[in-house]
Amino acid sequence: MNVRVSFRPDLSVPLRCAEGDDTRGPGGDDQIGIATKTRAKPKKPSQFKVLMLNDDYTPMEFVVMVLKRFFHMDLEQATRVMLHVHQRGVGVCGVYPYEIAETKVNQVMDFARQNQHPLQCTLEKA
Ligand code: TYC
Repeated sequence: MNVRVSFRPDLSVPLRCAEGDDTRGPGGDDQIGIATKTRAKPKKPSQFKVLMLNDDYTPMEFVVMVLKRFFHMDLEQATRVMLHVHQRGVGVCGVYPYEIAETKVNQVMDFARQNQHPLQCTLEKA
């Protein structure tokens, strides 16, 4: 049977949608692929840390700019996080639900690439 599986990380059990479970009525405007397994009590979306990694080439000022722009830090906070990453190799920029964390990682990586800096950013389950 043809089954689609959602990999949303906030669902510990995949939501299985059977293609054959088409319950369209005579009007034909009902949804196709009805979820056949749902949670009585939905789990809270799990949280993900956005991590910044150190490198030898990205200017400190650029990292501070990134932290202000995408993580809404003030200059003092951004400088503290940047220096932490510079000294320890990795640091937390923020903790967010999966989709938001993923968007932030992509925004940072795109911005760094556009400016030809090798700055790396990644996700980790909180
Ligand atoms: N190590 C870099 C330098 O000396 C600064 C830096 C800090 C780079 C934090 C990346 O995530 C970073 N220019």
